[in-house]
Amino acid sequence: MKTALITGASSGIGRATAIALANNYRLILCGRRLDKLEELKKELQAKTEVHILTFDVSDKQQTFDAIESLPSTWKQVDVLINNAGNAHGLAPFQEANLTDLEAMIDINVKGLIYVTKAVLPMMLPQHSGHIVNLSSIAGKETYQNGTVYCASKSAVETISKGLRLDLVNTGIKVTNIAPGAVETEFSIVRFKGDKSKADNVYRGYTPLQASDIANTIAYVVNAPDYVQLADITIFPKAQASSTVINKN
Ligand code: 8X3
Repeated sequence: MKTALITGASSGIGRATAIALANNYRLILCGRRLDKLEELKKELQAKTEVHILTFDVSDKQQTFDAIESLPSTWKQVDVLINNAGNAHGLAPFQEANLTDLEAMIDINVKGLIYVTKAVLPMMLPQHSGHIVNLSSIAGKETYQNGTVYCASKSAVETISKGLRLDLVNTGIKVTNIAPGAVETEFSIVRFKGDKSKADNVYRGYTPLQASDIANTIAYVVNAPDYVQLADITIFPKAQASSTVINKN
């Protein structure tokens, strides 16, 4: 059975992806919240083998140590889902909190680089593998008050394109997935726990659910080996761009 490593697996798209892949992959679930990962492991262990790694992707040493700590039977990763990522705040650049801006670069960009650097040495000798990067419509269309979040997701888009170029003769595929509005903890984190602000983002239309993205990821990684889905943008029906959503 193939092995998939998922970052940010304790909630949202990462958690839903673990559930979607549990039928035909062994899972390495990565995240910061051990209790949530243990809960998910319990839910999935009747279906597949699960190994948990707790680390913060923005911590370089923790990331490399955690992945290095995998038992030898788990040191063969076929699919890497770079899902860990957050938005912190939604404010004009001149007013935004610098710590928030740094966190988005540290998690969404540097974290993805660390995890990919740590996992690739396991894929290269196999001459096969698949890296799926979770970007966002924010990486394609910058919106007001989201400058650094959008920049971090633009970086993910560019890293996906660059990796596809650099890995073209290695047998490793790269897919970039850019969701629009998905109802997860994303907005609760962005608005620092303000649930009414977060709920308002998804009011007046039917947003995507984490499972919709997870099902797409399952389709992408289960496609025939010669098929490389390069870049997928997914909106709810009511959305037409990063800022145009038909609300009623
Ligand atoms: C999440 C979607 O539109 O809030 O990346 O940036 S959006």
